[in-house]
Amino acid sequence: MTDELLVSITEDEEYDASQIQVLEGLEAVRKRPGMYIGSTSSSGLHHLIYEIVDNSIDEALAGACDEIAVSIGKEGTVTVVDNGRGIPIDVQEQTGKSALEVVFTVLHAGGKFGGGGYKVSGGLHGVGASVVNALSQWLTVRVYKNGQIYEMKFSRGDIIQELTIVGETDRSGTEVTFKPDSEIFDDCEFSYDVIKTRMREQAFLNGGLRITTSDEREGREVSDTMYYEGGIIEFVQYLNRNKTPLHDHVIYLADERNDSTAEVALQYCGDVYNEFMLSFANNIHTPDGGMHETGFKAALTRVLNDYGKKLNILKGDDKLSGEDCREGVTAIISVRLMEAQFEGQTKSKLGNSEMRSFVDSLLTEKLSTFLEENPSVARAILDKAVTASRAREAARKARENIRRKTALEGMSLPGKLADCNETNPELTEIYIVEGDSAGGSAKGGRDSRFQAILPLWGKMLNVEKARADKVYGNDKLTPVITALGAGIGEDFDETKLRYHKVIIMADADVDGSHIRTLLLTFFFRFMRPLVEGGYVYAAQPPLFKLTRGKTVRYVLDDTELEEAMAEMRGEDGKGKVDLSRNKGLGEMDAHELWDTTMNPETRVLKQIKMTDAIAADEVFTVLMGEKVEPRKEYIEKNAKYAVDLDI
Ligand code: TSJ
Repeated sequence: MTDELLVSITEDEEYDASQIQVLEGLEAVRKRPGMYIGSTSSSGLHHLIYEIVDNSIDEALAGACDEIAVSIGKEGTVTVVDNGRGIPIDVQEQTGKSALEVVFTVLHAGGKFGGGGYKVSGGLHGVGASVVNALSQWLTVRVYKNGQIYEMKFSRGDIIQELTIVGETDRSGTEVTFKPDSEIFDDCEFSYDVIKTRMREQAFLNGGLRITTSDEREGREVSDTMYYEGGIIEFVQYLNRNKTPLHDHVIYLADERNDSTAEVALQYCGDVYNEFMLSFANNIHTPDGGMHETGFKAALTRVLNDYGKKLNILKGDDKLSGEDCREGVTAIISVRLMEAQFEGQTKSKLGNSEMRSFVDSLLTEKLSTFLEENPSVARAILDKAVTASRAREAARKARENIRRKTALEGMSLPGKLADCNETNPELTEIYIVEGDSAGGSAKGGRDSRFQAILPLWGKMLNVEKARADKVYGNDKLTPVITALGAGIGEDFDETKLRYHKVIIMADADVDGSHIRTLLLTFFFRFMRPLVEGGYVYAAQPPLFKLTRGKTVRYVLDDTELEEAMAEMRGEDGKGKVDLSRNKGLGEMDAHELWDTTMNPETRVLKQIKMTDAIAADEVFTVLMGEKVEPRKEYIEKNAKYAVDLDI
């Protein structure tokens, strides 16, 4: 492989500076893989698949393919195959190479994670295929075209077999198989679930496209086919499957403008008090939103207010806020455009401002019409927003009260809180502990210089069901709110946070996991920046205690148990080791608790991440929503963890 810079000149050989593309060698990819695929961890590994699949999806968008299959092979390889036209194999005059070879050996400057932050879509360039090639121990591509099967092979980016005809065929399409390079990736184990979830999302975003995923690894053979005629309409139905929709039909709006398209699907749910919005640009998830989301929110608020005024549901100065208008909504926004600009640290925010006015006018024109034509649906949505507005007003008053009270009492901290001496929040931690006895041990065992303890006891409020106004007055949650000191809801102010590690410490059993889920739900719903900012952790108390004579060792879970037992037994394997299951935090003394769960030198903390908002929403909704059936189903399906949740 060469490291030189290649300069490709346009066909008519005119020296137009704007048309000269600077192309780097693939060696650069192997030197700094993170620059091209984000990281060399599991997320980077899976990224390889998405880079390849994107090319097949572009072919589908061109109307030339309607089936894609992604499979994990026996030896940890991945194969992606489509029924498109097949990558062109004829030799190009200017380069003396086939398009196929160029796709796999030439890197385009300004990849998704590189400098430019844009992605060429629908072109011949197969952005990303060369990156995958460079990071694969080997890669084989087969093109089915013109009645022939063409094949080319690579290893770590170098050609090891030139383009060869290897057989005849009556089908057309492209097939790529690759084995990720273990010299590059920390772990080359693919997760079928991760792939399936991503492919399902892509099948929803590209209605009419059939995507099949399969796992051929021994002992875990499985296959799923995903096909959604209705596209993002079915995506919304899927997300709302365990909720109670306020209106039967998903509202769907779509339009084209210049070279761009925008699609929006939304449905309100009566039993849900938060919003759930997913936005995409060129099929890429934009968790930080951007112009398309801004246009959606602004227009939704304006259209609902205008309609409310017109029908006299809103009187005088009554006004619905954006949040009121989005309470209980599930919405998908999907735009496609030529030169998408992705902004921000993680390139997950759409920057093209023309998308704001485009999506805004889509809603202004078509949502207004929809409301006019469907007055009963319109009425239900308006009523929900008005109720939300009243609840928010009540919550504001309750919050005012808390604020006034704390101002009078000089920011009194909860009585149960054992605070720490250090005042710099960057250095401090708060353990939120289930139960009074565990709270006692934690207070005894902690390092009071920087560790604070807040014991919680009794049943918590089910926050999913509760409206904001109830949360403010809740006697279990108020201590958490005041101890953290950063407020709640719209008032939440990260800079006022009194501890930068908020550690939930609950038993490793079902009740413990119940408390964790409840607290996490609360943080997720009412202090979301706390979760997003990575401030929330779960302590990991050990499950097992091994004793041999005077030696004691704690083991986190069963995966390490065998090994630890063997080590304790010693060389001869004859030592008698006593194994006991830790019953609960309350049964550890202060010393043990410090050693196993609180000492920063030895403890294991699990940082709570927002990575899968869909999954989080699902667990919360299923376990705590108002619909009983899905909850029962969920608990039955997960019978080994089942308890009477009584919520
Ligand atoms: F990029 C890649 F190599 F990784 C890759 C590309 C991997 C896979 C699984 C599929 C593809 C791919 C490329 N599928 N379909 C295409 N289509 C083209 O490259 C193609 C074919 C014909 C024409 C044409 O104008 O005739 C244009 C294009 C872009």
